[in-house]
Parts: sequence; structure tokens; C-alpha cells
Amino acid sequence: MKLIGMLDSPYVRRVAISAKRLGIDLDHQSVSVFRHFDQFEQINPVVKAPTLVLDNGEVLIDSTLIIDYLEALAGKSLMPGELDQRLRSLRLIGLALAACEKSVQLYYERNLRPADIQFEPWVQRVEGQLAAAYSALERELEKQPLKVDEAIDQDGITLAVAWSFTNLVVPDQVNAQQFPRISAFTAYAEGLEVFKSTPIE
Ligand SMILES: N[C@@H](CCC(=O)N[C@@H](CS)C(=O)NCC(=O)O)C(=O)O
Repeated sequence: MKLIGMLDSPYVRRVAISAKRLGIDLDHQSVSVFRHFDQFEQINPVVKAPTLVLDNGEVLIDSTLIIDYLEALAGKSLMPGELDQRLRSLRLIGLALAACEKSVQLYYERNLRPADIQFEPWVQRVEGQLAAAYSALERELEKQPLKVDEAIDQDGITLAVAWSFTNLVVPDQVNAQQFPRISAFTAYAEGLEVFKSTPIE
């Protein structure tokens, strides 16, 4: 199976790391939705990263749905089975994915939209949403720290990938002093073999 997309996308990176944790070997192809639009379009006309191309040629998009499929394929899960812990993980993942989405929106606004037609009220709204997502995550980690060992689960993977991504694309929006638990957890996760072998490109 082929995983199409750049590892500077948090969505591609969470799929790549999850696949390694599940013991699934993916053929990763670093095709950019911007720099290689035409090439990407040949693989998937919708041009969304990540794209998973199955061995029979079928195409699957959306990181959460791809991970769902990979988990079913592996017969393993990176989610807790116990209901309360699963709910907490789902809440953390939802917040981390919102942080990814808001970081992407700010990045696109700053880098794709010409400066003279940027819309400040929209930018402020997105910045507020991004800060709210990380503030909620920081409070969650204060209440219950995330497990720190090699067997990192989906909540930890998605949180660390999100924080690293935000620091890459909109570093002015976050700082380690304001979110010490998220920052410390991400530093730990980025030191794990599964993260080190899946670096942001
Ligand atoms: N909800 C999707 C979001 C994927 C996404 O927006 N990926 C970006 C790259 S970071 C993309 O494909 N951008 C190109 C576009 O939307 O035109 C997921 O979880 O996979």
C-alpha cells in the first residue's frame, strides 16, 4: 500500500507513525499537494494528503479514516478499549485535530492569500480557536498526564504531531512556557524511534 503526501502535513505524519505502531509497512511517497499538484491529481483527483492507495488501486482519504482501516487490517488498535479512557482519547484527538486544522488555516491565510486581501477578523477568530484547543489540551494533561513509553497511543501521536506542526508553520502562536505539559510531552514523543524515523520533511 502507498501513503501519498508530505510528512510536513500532520495528517500524513500521524498516519505514517500509526502504521509503524501497528506493524504495517507502507510505501511512503513524498508528493506535495502544492509543488506536485499535477502528479498528485493523477493519483487522487481530489488532491488531499494523506491519500492511501491500496494494492488493488482503491483510494482512501482522511487520516482518521485511513487509521481506522489500518487498525482493522492489523487487528490491533491504538485506542483504549475501556469506555471512559476511550472517550478521553477521542476528546484529546478531536482537540489536537482542531489545532492542526486551525494551524493549516492560518498558514494558508498567511502564505496563499495575497496580503492586501487578508481578512483580519477571520485571522483573529482562527488564532483564538487555535489557542482554545491547546489550552483545553494543556488542562487535560494537567488532570491526567499521557502515558510516556514506546507504546504511544493515538491520543499521544496526534497531540505530539499537532504541536510539532504548529511550531513549524505558525510558531508565533504557541510557546512552551504557556503550554509546558504539551511541550514536554511532545519533546518526549519526538525522541521515540517511531517519531525519529518519521521526521517532518
Ligand atoms: N481531515 C483531513 C485533512 C487533510 C488535509 O487538509 N490535508 C492538507 C495537507 S496538510 C491538504 O490536503 N491540503 C490541500 C487541500 O486541501 O487542497 C485528514 O485528517 O486527513
